[in-house]
Amino acid sequence: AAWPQPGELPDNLFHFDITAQDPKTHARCGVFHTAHGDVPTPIFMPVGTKATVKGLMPSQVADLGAKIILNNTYHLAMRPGADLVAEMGGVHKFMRWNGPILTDSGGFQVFSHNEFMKLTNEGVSFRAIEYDGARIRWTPEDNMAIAEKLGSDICMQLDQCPGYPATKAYVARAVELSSMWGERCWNAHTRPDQALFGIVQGGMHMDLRLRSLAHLEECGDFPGYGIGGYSVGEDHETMYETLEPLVAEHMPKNKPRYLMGVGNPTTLVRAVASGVDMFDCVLPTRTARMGTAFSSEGRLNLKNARFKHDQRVLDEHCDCPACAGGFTRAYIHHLVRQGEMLGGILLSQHNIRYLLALMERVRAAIAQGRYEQFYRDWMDSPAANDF
Ligand code: PRF
Ligand code: ZN
Repeated sequence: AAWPQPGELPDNLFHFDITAQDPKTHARCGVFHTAHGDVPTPIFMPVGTKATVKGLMPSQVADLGAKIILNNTYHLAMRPGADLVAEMGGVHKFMRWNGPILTDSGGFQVFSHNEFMKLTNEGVSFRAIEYDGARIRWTPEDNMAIAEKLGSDICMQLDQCPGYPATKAYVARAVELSSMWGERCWNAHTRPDQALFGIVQGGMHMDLRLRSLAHLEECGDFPGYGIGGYSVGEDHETMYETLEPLVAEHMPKNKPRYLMGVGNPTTLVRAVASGVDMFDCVLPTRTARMGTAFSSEGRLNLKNARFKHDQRVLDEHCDCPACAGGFTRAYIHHLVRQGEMLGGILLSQHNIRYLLALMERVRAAIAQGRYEQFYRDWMDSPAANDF
């Protein structure tokens, strides 16, 4: 293969350097080194499922302050196909984003919600309902081969994410499968310039979470860990009951911890306090396309008639192209009402910038040892309750 060989790669590849530890919480700052650049943590990763952050040029995504973006292995395997992406020189060249990329395996978005899904020890079988409906069979080895062809900097193991509520027996079986698949992904993965992260499952059961983590730690030296299976319909307190002790007391300190599919600002601020380092979510971009803006007042639905004459920008504290450019709420209301493309584009830029700017302030507060105060101030702010 044309992959870089181990001797050609930087010595610190996939190292996670912890640069600051908050004195009163479990929050920390770090840097994760990839072949396409360094990722400062805590970080939010904008989602570009099909190798595009919808509506935005990669240069615009970078200008918003994004350091790493997400793609989805399943979607790219379906269209245009991993071989085509490999033929075009890998996913970075294909989409013209030269920074770090993380690919999710697809275990969650796709086959967990697929009524034609069958799970066996061997792997998963499902119908590609969003595409031609063909029955797809995937083993963990297939999933790794696809991720290697795409050439992301970080790839996620194949896992099963149970919904909520689910019986404990069902969640235990998902842990068993995810453990077996994690081990097989670890053994199948060969690409030296790509980090493979394991994924901790176990639903809302601490014993299952610990079993899942212990198995991952036994079967390989994963350079980082995903935390899957949260934000699947449970309420927030139910999530924190196991998430907080899992992260703060049990997950290895020297590896990045990635809370998968969570991007609600208040949850981000709280999860960072227990030691989570990475987040992704479609929330800012999906809600933007539906007309919603994040702001220091909470969520604004720009479709609402109350914005028809509003001369203010979306958020006076924001430096995104929409706000810095002086686009009024009245104008964006008009665009959204008319279904004009620019409405979704401006709101996507604004919402991504909102989360990235929040994470910049989070990192600064940790670096200065004042995260506990930052956390309290956030929880007292008008936006906190609205997210
Ligand atoms: N597994 C994977 N991707 C995910 C999740 C998961 O559990 C979640 C759960 N919130 C989001 N994305 N592979
Ligand atoms: Zn803005």
